[in-house]
Amino acid sequence: MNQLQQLKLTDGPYVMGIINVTPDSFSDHGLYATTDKALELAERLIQEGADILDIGGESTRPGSLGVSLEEELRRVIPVVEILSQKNIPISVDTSKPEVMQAAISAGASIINDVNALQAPGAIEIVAKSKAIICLMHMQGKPRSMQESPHYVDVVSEVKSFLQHRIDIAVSGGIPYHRLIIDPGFGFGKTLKHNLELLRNLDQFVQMNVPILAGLSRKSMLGAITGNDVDNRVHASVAAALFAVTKGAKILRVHDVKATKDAIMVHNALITRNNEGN
Ligand code: 9MG
Repeated sequence: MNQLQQLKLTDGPYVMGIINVTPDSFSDHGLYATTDKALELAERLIQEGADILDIGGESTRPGSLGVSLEEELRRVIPVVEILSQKNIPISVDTSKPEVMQAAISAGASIINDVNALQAPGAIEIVAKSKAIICLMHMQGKPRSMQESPHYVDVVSEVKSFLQHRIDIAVSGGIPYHRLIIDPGFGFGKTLKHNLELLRNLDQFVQMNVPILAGLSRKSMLGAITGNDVDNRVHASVAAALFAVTKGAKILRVHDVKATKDAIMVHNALITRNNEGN
């Protein structure tokens, strides 16, 4: 049984710890821009109880520009090669088919694509592997996506986009059990859109594919609390837990320990198997 089979996506909620191997990373100020720093962070997130690690070499924060293929490979692949020797599933956050291929060859078992496999060749690469794929919704591109997001009905538009991408992935040879969906909080959405999506996350459960929620330290939480990016742990945990109550199975987070603790309390309340006397 491989690491990913151990992690039944129908169970959860699982905590996916974020490792940005990017100098311009919005929440760690580029501190982990080297392989050593990324590995150091990975060790800490594993100790804190991460179920999955998500490694990314290209920032997708609002306003960010892309990086070259060579640079993304240089940042990500050495980290994946080392971490895939450990007993934890490795996800790689990329939209480039060449990086997907190299990451899978280096041992990654999940591809996290904010572009939902829309790049030419991406579906074929994932289809011929055994990797799980996270299909995320984004309106626009990171560079300009927050300039003027517009929806008539954000929930139904995001749902129909994801359903369309599921159908294309399945007809391209990726079976249902290898799919994850994600509404893409903060990706071409105003605060109102994000809140509407989070309130209605349970509507995505009907699509019968596990849901990933990425809310950690996002600007929507800054807009609600007035806190800067370094002071959003509590807000992130509150949002993550709400997502769990609405059906999220995977939480993509920076603050693994805090999120795990919250999930343990939640699980004790719903399973009633921790009551002692
Ligand atoms: C890479 N990345 C940044 N935010 C994200 C989110 O909300 N979901 C997913 N799947 N990836 C994200």
